[in-house]
Formats: sequence, structure tokens, C-alpha cells
Amino acid sequence: MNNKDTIVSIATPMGTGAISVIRCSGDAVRDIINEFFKKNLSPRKSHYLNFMKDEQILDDVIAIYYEAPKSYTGEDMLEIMCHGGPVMYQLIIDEVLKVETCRLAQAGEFSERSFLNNKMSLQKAESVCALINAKTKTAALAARESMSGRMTEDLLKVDEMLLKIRIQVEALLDFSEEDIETEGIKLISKNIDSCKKEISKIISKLEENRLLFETSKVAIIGKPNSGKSSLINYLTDDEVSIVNEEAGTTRDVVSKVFNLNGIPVTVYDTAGIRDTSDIVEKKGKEKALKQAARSNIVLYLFDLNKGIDQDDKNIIQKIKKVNPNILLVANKIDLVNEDFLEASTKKGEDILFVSMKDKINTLGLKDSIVDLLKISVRNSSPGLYNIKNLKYLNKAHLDINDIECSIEELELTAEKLKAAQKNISKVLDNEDDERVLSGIFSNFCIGK
Ligand SMILES: Nc1nc2c(ncn2[C@@H]2O[C@H](COP(=O)(O)OP(=O)(O)OP(=O)(O)O)[C@@H](O)[C@H]2O)c(=O)[nH]1
Ligand SMILES: [Mg+2]
Repeated sequence: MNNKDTIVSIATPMGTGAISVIRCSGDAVRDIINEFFKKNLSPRKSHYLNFMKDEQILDDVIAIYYEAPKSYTGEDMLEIMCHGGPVMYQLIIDEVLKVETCRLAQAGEFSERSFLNNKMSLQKAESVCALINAKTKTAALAARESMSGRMTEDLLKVDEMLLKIRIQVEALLDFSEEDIETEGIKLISKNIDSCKKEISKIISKLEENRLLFETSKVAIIGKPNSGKSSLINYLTDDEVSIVNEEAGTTRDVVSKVFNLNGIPVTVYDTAGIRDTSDIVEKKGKEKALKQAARSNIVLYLFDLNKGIDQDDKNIIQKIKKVNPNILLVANKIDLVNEDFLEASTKKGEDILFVSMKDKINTLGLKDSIVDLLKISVRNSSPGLYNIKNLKYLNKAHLDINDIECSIEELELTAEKLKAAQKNISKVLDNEDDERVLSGIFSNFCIGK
């Protein structure tokens, strides 16, 4: 990406609409204004104007000029609101692109320039990206909250705490009286503990946000007739999959995105797994197992009335090799008598008991899915959001996690605290490597 270029793009969704907004950013903005409006525009005011191509009016538009540095990107910017519809905005963009140094913007390039010109922090950029891509109301609100800089405040608090503890350690290194030493060590240990807790809180908040900002994948696997399609229909509150008493009804992977307690989730219903010579069913079985590997978590469903048999155990073993995040769900508890159910629940195995038919414990199942998703996020490598933050926060946590605070270890403690503080300042810092940056900004939409 070349920052000397002036970037141009549509900022509203492509297609037909009442109006379309075209955005330009860079040094050539004034040339664009001169070329097509033939007059100067006072900054931050809306102007009703004709967009001229030579002597011909292409459209009557509203134009707003933002003078650098008071703009989203920090550069000269122009927003042109023309009549909606793909033909008009394309005509205007084509004309603007003829101006020297103008080119089409890449996804996220406006925000990237904003970041590079110190108009927003990396964390804010990530939050903007998360807000644009939010799939649920909870996700949008969480993104807005992180945009407000709440996390920066929390991080500054940790930074301050670390500094305070480092000063306490240094002071103690200069003292040799025993009473003072014992009290001092106590105080430092206590403060390190609260600091650890504070860092853990921020980490788990970021992990929670990942669940909100990235659509998780949940695969439903099991033998034929265990109730997998009934489960996807319940979760999505829709008839996405055919439910039938015949075993082998679902032969392909059927999926739908839905809102699970505020978390965006894609759930996959799959073909029942059994030994078969039917070619289509075989293919379905292969796809089901592939889906188990590709998903964040697997719900393994079985019919409690039939119990778990060797076939189930073999499938579970197979899945565990490719995906350890598996939740065993015993369905059809309405078909067994109370004594049997009680005995089954008392076996102490990690199994969730439900009835898709009578909707027993279905809310508990939703909660368990969320809990397992949280664990899967914790154990997976950082995804799209907070990549940098999680990396350095985890490092900072590690730095102080194993501190054994004692007089003998005081020098080492000082070093570890210093390292932790360095890692915290890296989170607060805007500097980062290009890979992380392009990873974030390329996930923005065009025009943002
Ligand atoms: N009694 C009872 N029947 C259930 C329950 N859940 C599902 N069923 C019935 O079990 C049968 C199979 O349900 P499906 O949801 O189609 O099962 P499936 O696992 O998708 O089956 P395949 O697609 O063949 O692999 C249907 O007749 C459902 O009505 C339950 O909790 N209790
Ligand atoms: Mg089915």
C-alpha cells in the first residue's frame, strides 16, 4: 500500500439504494474538488453541487470536504453523496480515478491510514472492524464498549500497579532490617496477586470478545436417529433439517448461523454415522467427520434409551483425535424411566441429559455449549481480533505468574516485574509488525 496515493471507494453497500457515498482520502482531494466542482469547499460543511464532467452534469450531489488532519484518516478527505444505484457511483468513481495519483482503496485502507496517522489505536481499529462485522446485538455493544477505550484504561491501571510494585521491590533491596523485610515481602506478594488477577480479567474479557466477534462453529455428530436434526432445528428455531423416524434421514451437512445467548454460532447438522455400503451415505459420513475436525466444538448425540455402545465409543475416540472439545449429550430421556435416568446421571460421567422432544434441559444445553466454546477459544491460537493484545498479555501474565517472592529472590522478582511491564507497554503501544496490521485491516470492508 502506498500512502502517497489518494484512495477512492464506495463507502455504502454496493448495489441499489437511496444514496451512495463515495470516499476519497489523500493529497489529490483538492484536485478532485477543483476538477469536478470548479470551486473551493469550506471544510466540514455540506455543499449541494453538480458533479461536472467537462461541461456535462453527471449528477447533483452533496459533498463534504474534511481538511487534514481533522478527518477520519488524518488526511484531506472528501465524501460525495450521489444518487443511489451502481451505475451513478461507478460513473463518478471512474471519473475520480482519472485524477493523477488516485486509485481504488483496498479493504480497510481508510482505517489503516487513520491508524498510521495516529488517529486511532490498533485496539480501536480492531473494535471498528468488530463493530462492522458484528452478527449479534451483544457483539455490537461489546465492540462499541471496547472502542470507548475501556481496555486502555484497565491496562494503564495494570501498568501503574506494576510500577508501584517495582518501586516497592527497589526500596526493599536497599533495606536490610528484618521486620521491614517481612512486611515488605508480604505487601509485594499481595500486590503481585492483585496484578495477576487484573491481567487475567483483561485476558478473559478479550477471550469473551473473541467469541462475540468471530462466528464459532458447532458440529452435531452421532449415529442415525439420535436426534441431531431435531437439535439443529431447536437451536436455530427453524426447520433447517428434515426430522424423521427413519434412520439415515440426513445425508449431507446442513448448516445455519444463529444467535446463541448473544454469541454468533454456525451449527452443522450431519449425516448419522454407521457402517454402510451406500455410496451417498458413505460420503455423508466422511463429510460429518471432516466437519467435526473443522469445528470449534462437537456435540456428540446419542439415544439414551439405546445407551452408548461400542460403535459410539469408536466414533468418539476418532473425533477426540481431531477435536478434543467434545460434549456428550444423551437425548430422548423422556423414553427411559426415572430410576434408569437417575442411575445414569449418577454415574459421574461428563454427559448432558436432554430431551429434544419434550424440551427438557435444553437451556442447560445452550449454557454448556457456551462454556465449552469459551474453553475452545482459550486453547486455540489467537484469531482475528486482539492477536497482539492476547500475545503480550499472556506473556505479561507468565512473567509474574511464577514469582516466588522472598528476600533471596528479590532481584529476580524485580527483573520479572520489569519484563511484565514491558509486555504491558507493548499492548499499549501502537507499534506492531506488518503481518498483524494487514491481518486486521484486510478484514474490514471496502470503504472503511
Ligand atoms: N422420544 C423422543 N424422540 C425424539 C427425541 N428427539 C428426536 N426424536 C425423534 O427421533 C427421530 C429421529 O430424529 P432426528 O432428529 O431426525 O434424528 P437424526 O439424528 O437427525 O437422524 P438421521 O438424520 O437419520 O441421522 C424422529 O422421529 C424424532 O422425532 C426425543 O428427545 N425424544
Ligand atoms: Mg438428521
